[in-house]
Amino acid sequence: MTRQPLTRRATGPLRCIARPFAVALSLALWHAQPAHAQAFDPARADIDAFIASVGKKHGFEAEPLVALFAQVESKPAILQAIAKPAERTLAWDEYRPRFLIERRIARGAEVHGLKQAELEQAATATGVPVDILLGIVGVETFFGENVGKYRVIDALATLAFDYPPRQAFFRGELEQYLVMAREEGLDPLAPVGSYAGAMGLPQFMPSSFRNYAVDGDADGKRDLWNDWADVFSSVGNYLKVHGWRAGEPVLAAADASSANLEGLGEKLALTETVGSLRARGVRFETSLPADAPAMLVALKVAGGTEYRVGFTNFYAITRYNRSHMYASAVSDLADAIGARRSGQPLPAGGGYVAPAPTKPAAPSTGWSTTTSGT
Ligand SMILES: [Ca+2]
Repeated sequence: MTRQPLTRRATGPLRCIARPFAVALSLALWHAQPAHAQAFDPARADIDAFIASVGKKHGFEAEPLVALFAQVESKPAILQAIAKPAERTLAWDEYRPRFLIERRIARGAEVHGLKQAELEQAATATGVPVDILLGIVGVETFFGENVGKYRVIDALATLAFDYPPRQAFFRGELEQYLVMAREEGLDPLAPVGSYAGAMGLPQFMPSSFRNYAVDGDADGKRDLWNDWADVFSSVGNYLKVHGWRAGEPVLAAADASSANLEGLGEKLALTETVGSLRARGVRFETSLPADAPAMLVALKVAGGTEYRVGFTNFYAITRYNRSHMYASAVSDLADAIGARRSGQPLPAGGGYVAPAPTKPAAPSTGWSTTTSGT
């Protein structure tokens, strides 16, 4: 396949080619979803406009972009995947066992042994403990086993141009991806990722890559596919930038069975404090002071709700992926890996299970591995 380098346009106006016939044809085909992967037509009106826009904004030559998009494919499987995220409906006691499995815990301890230097360097630089770094990468991609099978550019372009509900977000990420590929010296057709374009072991979206990825081993490249120093340093940096506090806990198991929960809601926000939750009658143990920010975490399980109290570091993990269940699973997996590698019995996990409330609570926020938090 032809590989087109993306070069910065030296001087002169962007070359815009009028294609009235192609524009009319592409509009007529707008709603026709191909059954099989199909190359994009760079002359399609919206793609032509996108190429013109990113060219003008970032100084790309039009011709290499036209040649590039002629090799990009719209994938029906990607459209099917984004329309039906199966995890959205899982309860916590269905979600947690997907991640807290023996093989994942054992692999986490093994990766710690193999990549201890990279982990400790990242932990020292960012203040994020090694087990949390392992927990994120373990939940995201099973330590690199499931980095995704789609070409990133196919995923982003399919959702940018053939999935109108999220087109603004994915056009933005596609734009970021093109700039990223040029900055990093990558062939834009080469990287693979999830159906939503999340990349590498930590599943960074292109905008997160550009903003938060770190060259952990100072070899001049940020490689989130192969370079474990870069992977762990980037995850740590992401959490640090999003408020991680070194030395503080993530969460505490809580007993809210006799608490006043009126008006608490289920927002992913530090709306309470250690003191205010205790004043409501929520029982939990922490060394954090009464004025430390906190939130009540209500995880739906069969027959009731499991409560936890999340602190500032819990909130930081939800910036990676905006879900109570995601942050709870990362924390539990981190605890399990930490116990395993230090020869301790696995923590029981979870908090107290309270009876189901008489009034049904709002549905869980659900989760999305790749498109919301990164
Ligand atoms: Ca590197």
